[in-house]
Amino acid sequence: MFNIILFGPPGSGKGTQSENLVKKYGLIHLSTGDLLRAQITQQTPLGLEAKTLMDKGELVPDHVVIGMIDDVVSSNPEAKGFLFDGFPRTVAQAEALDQLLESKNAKVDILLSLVVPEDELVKRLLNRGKTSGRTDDQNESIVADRIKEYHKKTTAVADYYKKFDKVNEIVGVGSVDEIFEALQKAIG
Ligand code: B4P
Repeated sequence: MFNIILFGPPGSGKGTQSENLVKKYGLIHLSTGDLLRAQITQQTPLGLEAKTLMDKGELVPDHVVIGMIDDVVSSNPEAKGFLFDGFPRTVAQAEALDQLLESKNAKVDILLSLVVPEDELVKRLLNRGKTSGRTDDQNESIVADRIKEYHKKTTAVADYYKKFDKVNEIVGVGSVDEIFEALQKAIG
């Protein structure tokens, strides 16, 4: 099994590059943002709770996202591997992921970290907000709160995986194709 974490702040291109990576490497795409938005669309109790937090730019509680990831990983025992997009976002999520994969005799093989300046992130997200219908992309102060939440809780995830020498930083500015090239080079 080959497992990739695609890491980076909101708007760094994780969703965009995930599509390319899963096609190229035959992985299952696991985006916690997409899974949560599906719960919101279905108006489940979990979705309603998540929407309140997501609309404020805050993270959803760890046990909720860890449970969702566990379900998908455990119900795909034959998978060639997974691409984790937007997960883990806290060190507790990273530890839970490591335990889950270890129980399947697997591990995180590489963390690809997209590096993009903050003004570019804000520009991309507000631009997407014009057409995506995503309420968390439509307001500059929510976008700023998401980036703050990233610095407060999520950057520590990269530090955690640095200890295991799994982190590769990739410049996330340029064309989608150029960035995809750089990601493939890092995977080797
Ligand atoms: P996500 O869905 O993960 O949203 P995101 O961080 O904005 O990333 P996304 O993948 O959508 O955007 P991308 O960078 O690809 O999370 C949303 C919310 O869900 C979080 O705020 C949180 O509340 C909750 N959540 C999700 N996971 C969680 C977890 N594990 N724990 C707790 N809570 C969780 O792209 C952005 C834009 O940039 C796009 O419009 C794209 O077209 C554009 N773009 C991409 N590449 C570009 C390039 N090279 N040049 C120019 N534009 C580019």
